[in-house]
Amino acid sequence: MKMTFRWFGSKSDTVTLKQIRQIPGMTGIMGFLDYKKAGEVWERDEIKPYVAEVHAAGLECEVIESVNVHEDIKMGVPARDVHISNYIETIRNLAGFGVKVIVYNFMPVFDWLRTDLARVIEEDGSNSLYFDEKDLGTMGPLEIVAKTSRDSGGFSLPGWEPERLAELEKTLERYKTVTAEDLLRNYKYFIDALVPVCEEAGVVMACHPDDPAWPIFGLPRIAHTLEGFDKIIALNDSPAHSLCLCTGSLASNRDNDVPAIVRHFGRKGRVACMHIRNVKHLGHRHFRESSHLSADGDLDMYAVVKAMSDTCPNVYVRPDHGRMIWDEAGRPGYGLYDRALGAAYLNGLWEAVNKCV
Ligand SMILES: [Mn+2]
Repeated sequence: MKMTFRWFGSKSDTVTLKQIRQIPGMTGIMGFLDYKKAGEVWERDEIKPYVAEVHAAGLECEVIESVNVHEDIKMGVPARDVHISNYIETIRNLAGFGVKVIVYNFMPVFDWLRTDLARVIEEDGSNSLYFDEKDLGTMGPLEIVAKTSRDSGGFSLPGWEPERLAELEKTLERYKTVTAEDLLRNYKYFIDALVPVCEEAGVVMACHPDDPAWPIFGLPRIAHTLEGFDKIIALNDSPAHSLCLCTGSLASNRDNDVPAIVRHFGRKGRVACMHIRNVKHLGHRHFRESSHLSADGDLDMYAVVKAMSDTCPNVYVRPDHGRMIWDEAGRPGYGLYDRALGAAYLNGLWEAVNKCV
């Protein structure tokens, strides 16, 4: 397990690299250029200073997240070829600076979705991201976008890039004829083009699950169950086509047995990295993000870490979204304190699991 932390860059993050470095066991960051639009090339002179800053703080930068896939690729229209060649250029540029894993997702239009970014937890006065599908029934896609950007506190949110959402109505309309089968076929076209470049450059592509883990707004979604990921993995046999298993995304759907999913793909050698967080179910398709502790949510974190230790012990891990605690102000889900507590807890589980053999 290589413990890492998501970092949005010194201009955009409330958390500093020095603070991250001081968390026990922290070896690196999962990086992100939050101003890049889907389809744009990540240029060498943009990557270089970011990576240099991380290295100067004594941390590694071997994982990059949210290199977003343009909708034309997901929809499979002819314009996809330009975007795919841009994506390949980005892979080569990132590899040139030591990046080994690129995390992305293949969700149409919407990335992760919540109905409240700061729902107060009555028991202790902290707050966290929250989802209730009943609220979506009255909200509609355009309203949820407006609400999310209103509630973001002025912070950029990964997956909620304004220019991507500006065209929302048009994009939703274009997806009306795209089925899950089409999406899978378009995915194959994309990953088949990337894999030879990844193999040559020593980069692994890691697909992140749909979040929440079911289809929304009638859009096709294919990456949220064990069976769905089996189909995705079968698109290309290369180990360069891998997964980023996000426990909180997967566990939003109670039908998913997350430790079993980790074991299944760990044994196949198709887990490149993991995001670890916990969720507390409040009803059907109704949950909030809890602290990482097993007792605070519905995920058995010991079982998750044990599955990882048994089947994919060398993966990159980061504590995912935390609650906002101790009056911290910052980007929803990405404060320092609760994620640092999450890292400490995961390190403890890791030590216990590996000494108890
Ligand atoms: Mn995640």
